[in-house]
Amino acid sequence: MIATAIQSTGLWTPGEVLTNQELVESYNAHVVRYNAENADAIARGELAEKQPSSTEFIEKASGIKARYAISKSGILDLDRMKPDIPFRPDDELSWMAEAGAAAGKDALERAGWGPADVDGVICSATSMQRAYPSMAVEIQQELGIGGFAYDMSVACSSATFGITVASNLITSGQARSMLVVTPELATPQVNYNDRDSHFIFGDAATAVLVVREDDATDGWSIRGMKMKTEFSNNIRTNLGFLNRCETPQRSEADQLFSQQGRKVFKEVCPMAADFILEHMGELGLTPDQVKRLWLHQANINMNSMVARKVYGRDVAPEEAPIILDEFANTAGCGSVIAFHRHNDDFVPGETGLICSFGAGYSIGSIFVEKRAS
Ligand code: CO8
Repeated sequence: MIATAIQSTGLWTPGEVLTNQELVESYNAHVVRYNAENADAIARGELAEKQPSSTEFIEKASGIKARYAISKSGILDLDRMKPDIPFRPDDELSWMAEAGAAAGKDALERAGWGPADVDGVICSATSMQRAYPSMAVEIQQELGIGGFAYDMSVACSSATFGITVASNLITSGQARSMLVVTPELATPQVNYNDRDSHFIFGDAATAVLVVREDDATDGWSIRGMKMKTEFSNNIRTNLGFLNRCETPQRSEADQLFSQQGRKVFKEVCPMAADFILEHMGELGLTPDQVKRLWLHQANINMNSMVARKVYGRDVAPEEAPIILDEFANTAGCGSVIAFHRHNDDFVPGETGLICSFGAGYSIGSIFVEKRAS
C-alpha cells in the first residue's frame, strides 16, 4: 500500500485581534439598550431581561482570551453586531478563497514546493461562501495548481476528514500530493446578541500538504486515520439554500450558530477520549508512546478532560497544547493550528495525535510520526 505523509502545514490569520474585553463592553452596551427599548415588554413578563456578559466567565468557562476577526469594527458596532465585509464582484477573488489561498501558499513555502508539485486541492471547511463554483477550484486557480479540486464539509472535523480523504486519494493512486485547505470564516456565523455564544469563535485558515511518503523530504508519516460521526442537534446552524423558500421564514438568529454547550461538553468528552483510545489500540500504541495530543480547540476544560482520560493521569500543558486563548474556536482549523504551532521539539520516531471533535457530532483522529530529514 502507498504510505502517506504530511509534508508541511500553513496558517493564515486576519490582521485584527478582538479581545474579550472589547466584545464584552460591546455586548453589555447592547444589553443596556435592549433592556431600555423593551422595558415595557420586560415589565409585562413578555420578554426576559438580558443579563450582562463578563470576561471572567468567558475565560474561566472556555479558556478564550481573544480571537482574530475579519471585521472587528462591524462586530463591535452596536447598530450592526456582525462583521462588515466589503462586497466583492464575481471577477475578484472571494474572501474565503483569499484566506484559503494564503494558508495554502504558506504550506507550500514551508515545504519548499511549488504549485506544479501538487496534484489537487480539497477545500474542507464548516461553511462555504457559496455552493459553486467550488471554493476549492477558485483556490486551485489562485495558487496555480493543476489537477482537480473540490469542496467538502464536516464542521469541526473538516480538516481531519479532509486530510483522510487526501491521503486515501494518494493511496489509491489518483494523486501524488494534495493540498487540504480549511478557511474558517467563523465570525459571520456568530449571533453577537447571544450571551451564551457571542465569545466563542474566531477566524483563521489552515492548509495541510499531504504527500506520498516516498516523496516526503521530512515532515510526518501518517500512521493511522479514523473517522466517526453520530447525529446530534446540540450544535447546529439552519443557514441554507432552502431558507428563502420556507414558509414561515426563519429569523436571522435561527440561521446562526447555536448550541447546547453543557450537553456538548458532557457527551463529546467521553466520546472523543474513548475513540482516541480505541484508535490507539488498533494501531498497537499505548498512551505513553504518544508524546502529544493536538486536540480540537473549543474549550480548555474539555481538552484537559479528554487528555486526562486518554493518558489516565493529569497532563502537562505541552502534552495537549492550547491555542484557543489566542484564536478562540476556529472550527476545523483548531487541531491543525495546535499541530502547526507546537511540533518543533519532536525528534524522528516520536508520535503525536491530531484529533478534532465537534458538530455532527464528528470525530477525526490522525496519528503522525516525525520523520527524519
Ligand atoms: N457571561 C457571564 N455569564 C454567562 C455567560 C456570559 N457570556 N454565558 C452564560 N453565563 C452564565 C449562565 O447564565 C449560567 O448561569 P446560571 O448558572 O446562573 O444558570 C452560568 O454562566 C453557566 O452557564 P453554562 O452552564 O452554559 O456555562 P458552561 O460552564 O457550560 O460554559 C461553554 C459554556 C463555554 C459554551 C461550554 O459549555 C462549552 O464550551 N461547551 C463545549 C462546547 C463545544 O465544544 N462546542 C463545540 C463548538 S462547535 C464547533 O467547534 C464547530 C461548529 C461549527 C462552527 C461554525 C462556525 C460558527
